[in-house]
Amino acid sequence: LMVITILAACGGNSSEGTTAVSGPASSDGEARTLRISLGLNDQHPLYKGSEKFKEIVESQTDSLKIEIYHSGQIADDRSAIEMLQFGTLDITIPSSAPFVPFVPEYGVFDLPFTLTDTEMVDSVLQGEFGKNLAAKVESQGVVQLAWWENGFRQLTNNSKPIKTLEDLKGLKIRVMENETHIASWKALGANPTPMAFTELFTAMQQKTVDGQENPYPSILLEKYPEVQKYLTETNHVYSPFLFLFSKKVWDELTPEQQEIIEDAAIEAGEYNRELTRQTAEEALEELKSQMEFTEISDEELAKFKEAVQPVIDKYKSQIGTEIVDQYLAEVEKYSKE
Ligand code: TF8
Repeated sequence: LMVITILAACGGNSSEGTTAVSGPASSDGEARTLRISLGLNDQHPLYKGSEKFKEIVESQTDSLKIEIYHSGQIADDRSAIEMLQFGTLDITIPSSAPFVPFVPEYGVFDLPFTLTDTEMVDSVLQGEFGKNLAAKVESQGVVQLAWWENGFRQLTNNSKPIKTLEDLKGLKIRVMENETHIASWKALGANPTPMAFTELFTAMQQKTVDGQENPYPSILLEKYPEVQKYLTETNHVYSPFLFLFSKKVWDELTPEQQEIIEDAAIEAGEYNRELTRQTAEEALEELKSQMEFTEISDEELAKFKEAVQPVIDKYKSQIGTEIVDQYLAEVEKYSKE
């Protein structure tokens, strides 16, 4: 069984044949193994949260075993979601952006400069809005059990300190495979290249891109200062992590198992969010000593916002006019003046 698991983990694209490690618990009481695929490494709060999830589930039942695979060993975000649909992978915790091709409504989070602080994030995501959104995904063959946190995205690059809109001109940056992100960076004057996260480090190393954007914990823990000199606090987008479960596998579990898993996903998610926020603060301090740090003045930020407004207007109908209006109303409601 171990050999099959390892082969399956290394299989990457060849997702067929991996079902041997899944399947309901056999009658002799052998536990069912659930595999989690993560895009980030084992230093990240995403991994620590997943360990917490494993700990909770395995302490509650002998019928389930959790295996965690990090650093995109199994797949990148998008391919992992597809494996969930086929039932060849059980769990993945991607950013919302690569999920948008599956469920367009999740595109609300890609609208730049909307969610601005963690209190607002919790009010929107942990409340009715988050619940209603998560209820939309089952037709796509997945179940969303909780909202975890990737965080507020910041810009790094290896060519110059960024302080103004003008500085972004022609800057070649890797963005997630998501239309709104591509359009936003174009509107800001940069030259965005969509690419899977798993290819990013090499792209920076080989200088096929000048920069990228991700939250502070990833920038530090994925060792980007080795290949990037400049860090700019932009907070342009908040990326939630979605705790996704294969619907096919979910339907094979007992109600007791489902309850244990759902509760654990929520509880471990609380731990993940708390740890992510603490890590973001500490990471920023550390990054300031390793990179040249700049901020965007309020005056300049107003120009950034103005530049991306047409993107919000343009993608509104594609994401869903009604959900965008609901989302913006939520954002408005929790905005601090
Ligand atoms: C990105 C995302 C990723 C995460 C990770 C792969 O830039 O922020 O870091 O979704 O799970 O692609």
